[in-house]
Amino acid sequence: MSLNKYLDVSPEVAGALAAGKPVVALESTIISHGMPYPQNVETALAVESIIRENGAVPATIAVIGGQLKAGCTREEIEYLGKAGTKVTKASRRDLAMLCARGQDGATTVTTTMIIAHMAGIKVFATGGIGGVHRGAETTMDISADLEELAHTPVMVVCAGAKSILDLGLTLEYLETHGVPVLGYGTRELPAFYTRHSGFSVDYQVDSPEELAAAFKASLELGFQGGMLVANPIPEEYSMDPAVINGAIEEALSQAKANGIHGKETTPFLLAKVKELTGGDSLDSNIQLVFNNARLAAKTAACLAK
Ligand code: PSU
Ligand code: MN
Repeated sequence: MSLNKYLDVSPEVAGALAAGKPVVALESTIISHGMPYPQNVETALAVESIIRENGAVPATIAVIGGQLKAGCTREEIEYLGKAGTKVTKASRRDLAMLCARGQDGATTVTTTMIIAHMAGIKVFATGGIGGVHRGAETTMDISADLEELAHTPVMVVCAGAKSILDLGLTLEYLETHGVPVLGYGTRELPAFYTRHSGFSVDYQVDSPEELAAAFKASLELGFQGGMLVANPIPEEYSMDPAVINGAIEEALSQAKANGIHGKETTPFLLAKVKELTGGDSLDSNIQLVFNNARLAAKTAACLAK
């Protein structure tokens, strides 16, 4: 555990870590930028409850007033949800500036991994990760999430990645950078809203015990990188591929027409897809996060044994 003056671990999370109890990190970009208020706050609090019910302590991560919080209070979660996109989406390059200026930031997968690792948290649950964007061969738009997975030893449980990305290139990039991709109960990469993408992952893993054993081995080998667990959305909440893929194509063409680039690309595409598919996609999104939280909590419990 590396401690620094910017890191603020909540008393509950610090106590759990000191006692060797399981802790699961949660990101805050999903709260401020990923869902509308009040569903974002309701979901964030429900995810914390699910983690508790499955035997672990939740640590929602964010930057508040230049402090790297590992374990937000209910009030902080409400603040992040109400403030929404007014809170900076914070990737690795933003952390030093936010700390220096005493500002707030909603943490992406990248910065949630960084802060989780600083605090000594090994498992992190989210919805979807960033990846290699379609057209990256000319735009070079590749999420910093992939780089962080290559360098920071945290296990990230997600529901795959949305096909707003080039999923094939995303897997190639992860392969090059030595990031193991483990399908939970499947050899196929799930595509967030749907269980199928047509792309294969490295390994199928069928229990939290096996996930914990894999991550433990990685740590024992002295590897600095993380692991990506791709947990398919439960069948009953998965969306019609034709509906979701149509919305994704439309969102991509609107992003192109509007000249969207840089850190705005992912939030723009996600918001458009949501707008085009209405409440259905929000409901699926919430359910898959719950599903990932359950698996992450059970895995963290096995790791703590
Ligand atoms: N993909 C999703 N939902 C999300 C994100 C990505 O399906 O909420 C968020 C996560 O916080 C992720 C970030 O870490 O977007 C990636 O942004 P970028 O592509 O700009 O790296
Ligand atoms: Mn990008």
